[in-house]
Order: sequence, then structure tokens, then C-alpha cells
Amino acid sequence: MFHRRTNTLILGLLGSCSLFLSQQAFATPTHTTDKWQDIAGISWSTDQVNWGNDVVYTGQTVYFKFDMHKSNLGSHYADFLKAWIDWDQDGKYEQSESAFFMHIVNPTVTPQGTGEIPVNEMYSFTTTGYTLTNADLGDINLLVRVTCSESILASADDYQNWNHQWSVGKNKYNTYFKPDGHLGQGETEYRTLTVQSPPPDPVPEPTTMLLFGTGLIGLAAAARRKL
Ligand SMILES: [Ca+2]
Ligand SMILES: [Ca+2]
Repeated sequence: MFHRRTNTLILGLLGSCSLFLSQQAFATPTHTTDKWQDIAGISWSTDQVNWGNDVVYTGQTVYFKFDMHKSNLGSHYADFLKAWIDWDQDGKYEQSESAFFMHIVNPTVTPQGTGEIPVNEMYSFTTTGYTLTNADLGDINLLVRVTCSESILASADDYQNWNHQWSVGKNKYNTYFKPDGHLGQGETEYRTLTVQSPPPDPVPEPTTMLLFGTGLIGLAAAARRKL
């Protein structure tokens, strides 16, 4: 189970970025290019079999799935995907509302200059389940971003040199990866999770009613016999 506001799942990828540096900060998330990594899917499920963007109901446990597509092999440290879920529905994504992040070390440093070899890889990440309560009723907005290690360091004004990417550490990358501002590489996408009260139970089938009625008559007859 993961808990609103507090949980941070970490995920990550071997990655690659070319040099896109930006020291600027923007109110809304923006990216220079999605040429290297992009978001291929955002979906959720209550049975972990059927994934989509359907309405969900209180009492159900919902799992989220995020798909990241990686176009090119590259030479930088890692690619990242991070998701925020506006659980308190105040229209803002707090760092405490992050539901996802990670970091896997590339075992070999690919020489720079070979980054644009197409790899066309797909990565899929699934969260643990969250059980919806009445406090979740309404429309809950999701924000998902993908980017590279170099872009994150640049946004945090911590780009010291190329090799610095390998010594930053996953916790710092998580802290640096914000729901707003500008990142050189990557993409941002949004979805809305609609949470409703469960629909009423379906009307019983006529045969069920007949059996139920027969049973009642039988019970009544038995009760009379006992008198
Ligand atoms: Ca996309
Ligand atoms: Ca919020």
C-alpha cells in the first residue's frame, strides 16, 4: 500500500541525455525537447489486468502505471520518470505528493558522441495499491514528467561537470526533480482520475427473486408447522 502525501516510490532507468542546460525557472513545467525520452502512457487499474483511465469508486484499490519511451541510447547517467498525484485536490503538486521516482546506475560510461543511436526502448512502472476513501471523491489530477540526469542537475543549478552526474545520489535527484520549472529533455503529461461513490447493487434477476420468494414461503410454512 502507499499512502497519500508520504509515499515516494523510486524508479529509474539507464539513460542518456545530450547537453541541454538551463538555469531558468518557470512556474509551469516545460521541456526543451522530447527527442530523447517521452511519456508513452499513463493509466490505472483496480485489478492489475485491465488498465485505462476509467472512473473508479471509493473502497476500490487503485494501481497506477506509467510508461516511458526512450528513443536514443545516450551517454549520460540516467533517465527518470516521476509522478505527482494531487490527492488533496488543491490544484497544486507538492513534493510530498510524489508517487514515483528512481535511479539505476549505468554500469558503463558510454563515450560521449554516440548518444543518438536509436534504441526505442519502453519501460513500464506500476505503483503499489491505494485504497480510495470518501476523502478522495472528486477529480484528482496527475502530473507525470520524464527527463535525464543532466537536465535535473541543470534545473537545480548543480551541474558541475559531466562526471558529476554519477556521484549525485538518488535522494538528491528525487529532491531536485520538481513538479514545476524547466527541464532540458523530456516531456510532461497530465491525467484526471475521477473518484465516485460505488453504484447501487444491480436489481436481482427474476429467477433469483422467484427462488428467494419460494424460500420465504417455505420458511413461513415451516414456521406455521412449528406452531
Ligand atoms: Ca507523450
Ligand atoms: Ca496538492
